[in-house]
Amino acid sequence: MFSRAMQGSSSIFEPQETRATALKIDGVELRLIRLPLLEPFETSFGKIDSRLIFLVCLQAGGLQGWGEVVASEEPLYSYETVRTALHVIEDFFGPALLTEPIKDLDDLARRLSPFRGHNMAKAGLELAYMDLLARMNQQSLSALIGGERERVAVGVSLGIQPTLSKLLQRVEKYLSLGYQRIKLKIKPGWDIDVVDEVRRRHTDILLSVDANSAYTLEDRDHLKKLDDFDLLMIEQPLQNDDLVDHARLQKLMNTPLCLDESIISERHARMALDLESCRIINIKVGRVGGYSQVLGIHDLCVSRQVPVWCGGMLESGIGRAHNIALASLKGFTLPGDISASSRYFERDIITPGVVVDGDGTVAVPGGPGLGFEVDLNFIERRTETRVHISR
Ligand code: OSB
Ligand code: MG
Repeated sequence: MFSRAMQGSSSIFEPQETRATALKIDGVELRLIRLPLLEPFETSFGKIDSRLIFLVCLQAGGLQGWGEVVASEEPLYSYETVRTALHVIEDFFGPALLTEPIKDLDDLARRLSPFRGHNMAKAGLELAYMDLLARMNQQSLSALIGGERERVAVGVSLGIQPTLSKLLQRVEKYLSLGYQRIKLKIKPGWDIDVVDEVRRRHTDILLSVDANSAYTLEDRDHLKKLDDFDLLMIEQPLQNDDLVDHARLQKLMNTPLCLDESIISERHARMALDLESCRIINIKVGRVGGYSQVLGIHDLCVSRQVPVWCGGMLESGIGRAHNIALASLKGFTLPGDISASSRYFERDIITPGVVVDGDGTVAVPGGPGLGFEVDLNFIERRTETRVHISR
């Protein structure tokens, strides 16, 4: 499937020639850097006020490719953590990349496939590899994966706030900045009344909610009340491994359910659609293990006319730039959780940072690879842990 996606090329070189060459990786560099968040982010899992960012840099032929492992410090959204990812990459995945040259993305995915799980760690390597490949081909990452958009539509994900009035202020603020869709984090005790207040004030906006697995099917009557607010979708109301109960809930509700945590592979996407567990899918490249899976999920959803959108994990600019490239694929018809860098960080690790224009879109860069300058000096100063893997 990947070779099909790669046909639309804007390379100034002879594409076949560069691509036929297997990539010999000289080294894998892992870094942990801490970036404070401008304001705390609270979900049904808890609250964080800084982000320990895990960067992966692959080195080959004098070029570098950058990726990000989106795992959190605690195993809440997923069982993976920054430290489990560091462990599996250092001890297993990194060495597997160095044994012999990498032929293509499928070859890379095949080398990692014997290892069970740890999708975010695998994705960090696939992301870095694809940035590197795009740079070698002198093409943008978007062009490399077959992206078709020059701009992508974005929405904002608003964490649980200390008070309703604070939330209402936030909603106003991001609408005035142009964001095309507002997503509210909900949990028991911060749901129906909150959504009611927001909808009452903003009758026409695209509005959705994300429960991050905070409910069970026992809550069906309560969740059913959300049907009154003309929501674009309800994201991940039930448990991460419960496709069957999601299908039961979807049958009872008019509002489309969207799955996030539940979709950890192309296989899971297929099962969810076959079971009718959801009508929309949130695609996060980290959650599914990288580009090798994400492109298949995208194509599957396009073929079944299921809308997809790009989720976020409070990424630094490097992960954010990958998300922008991903969202340029044609199936991404709904606004993604791709906020401006300035929404989360005082200073991002790419220059210039990601900018959301007044019409609620972000430009897809046309330069090689990620299309942003990686601020190595700033990264260096912020590095708390550094691991180098070489042959
Ligand atoms: O469920 O989509 C989620 C952030 C961390 C973990 C999970 C989620 C989120 C978000 C934030 O909603 C989206 C963003 O990066 O802006
Ligand atoms: Mg979510």
